[in-house]
Amino acid sequence: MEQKQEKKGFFRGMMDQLTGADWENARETPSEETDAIQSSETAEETGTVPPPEPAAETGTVQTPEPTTIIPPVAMTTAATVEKPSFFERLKSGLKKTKDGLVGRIDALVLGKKEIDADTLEELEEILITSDIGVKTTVELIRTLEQRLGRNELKDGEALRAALKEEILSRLTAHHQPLDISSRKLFVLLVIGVNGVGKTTTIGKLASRFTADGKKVLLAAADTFRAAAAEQLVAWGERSGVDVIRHKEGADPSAVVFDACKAAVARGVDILIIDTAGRLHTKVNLMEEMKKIRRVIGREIVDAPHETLLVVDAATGQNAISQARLFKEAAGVTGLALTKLDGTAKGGIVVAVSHEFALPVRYIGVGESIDDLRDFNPQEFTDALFQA
Ligand SMILES: Nc1nc2c(ncn2[C@@H]2O[C@H](COP(=O)(O)OP(=O)(O)O)[C@@H](O)[C@H]2O)c(=O)[nH]1
Ligand SMILES: [Mg+2]
Repeated sequence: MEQKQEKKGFFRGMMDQLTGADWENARETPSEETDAIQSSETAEETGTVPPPEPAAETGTVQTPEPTTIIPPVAMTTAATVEKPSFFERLKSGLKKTKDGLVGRIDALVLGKKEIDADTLEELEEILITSDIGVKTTVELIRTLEQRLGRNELKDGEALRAALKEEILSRLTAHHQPLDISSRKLFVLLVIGVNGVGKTTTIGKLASRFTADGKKVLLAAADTFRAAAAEQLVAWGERSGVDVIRHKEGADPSAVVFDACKAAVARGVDILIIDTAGRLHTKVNLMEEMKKIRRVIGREIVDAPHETLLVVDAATGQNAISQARLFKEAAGVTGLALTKLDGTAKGGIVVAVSHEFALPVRYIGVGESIDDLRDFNPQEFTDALFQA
């Protein structure tokens, strides 16, 4: 139902096709982890991977704003066409999640003069089917039951407010924005399965850090296909950032080694490393990650300083499996959730952060350069719960 309404990219549709059949039953079981990874590899082998980005294919730089969104509200000046604020975009991006979660909650609690165990049971079902995750939902309901026992939930309004408060406090508990100024040379390793938005996120970050006056260097350690490096180079060109790259099929660790040397020699503030999200087997992928980490650690003290796992919010419970797998095997320290625009599965932000006690560093609400932001729990819950 929800899935049909979503605007599906090729990859997302493919993920759904490949994993969707037993998606409901497979949720949060270890075997699903294997599926999540294998699905991208199956695609790889069968040649059904999405075609490279147009920019990557032609080697030309895409214009940063391929589509200009005209704000629905009055413009500040007649001459300028401004994009809606990030909060507005976040709000409209989360609309489907909001309809599925808060809309149903409102229908449940609206005008309710009394809250009882049945109400909480119904709420539990809404939360679980909104990708908040079983573990987090059970915990939320337990807390709400305690509050009900203390007579804190007098009516529907109070329940709605309490739920928002409990969600916010869980997001806030793990919240920690990424501070790259803590190191002279900060090394950011970006990992995640194919198609989740790693390269795009790196492109957006390169632009943001450059705008902040930081000297940025990128490393194209996704050597799986040439187009991956081309895509990164195209992003680098947009913000005047250099990319260290080797030929297609080269050893990713060799790219990383060169990039670390170059970063030190050039005195950059931040080195961002792009990696491949697919290899022939899951074991290979994780071994590759370990090897890359060893190389970085040998070249730069305590590096990588952040291992950012990128997950596609629209894949719902698959994001959970990926977080579990990568956290154990690849030392993930932070999360970026992409494609929050237009998905009904935005509740996954709460689930993935809370279940793995990982900070959400960034969220992406679109494909253009300014569609990535620092995650802000208050802003996120406001966007979700505000009328
Ligand atoms: N709608 C939307 N699309 C995104 C977002 N982030 C990335 N994408 C798209 O997802 C696709 C895959 O991204 P890419 O960066 O190549 O993924 P990678 O394989 O992990 O490096 C591209 O078409 C991106 O434009 C986002 O926040 N919203
Ligand atoms: Mg990529």
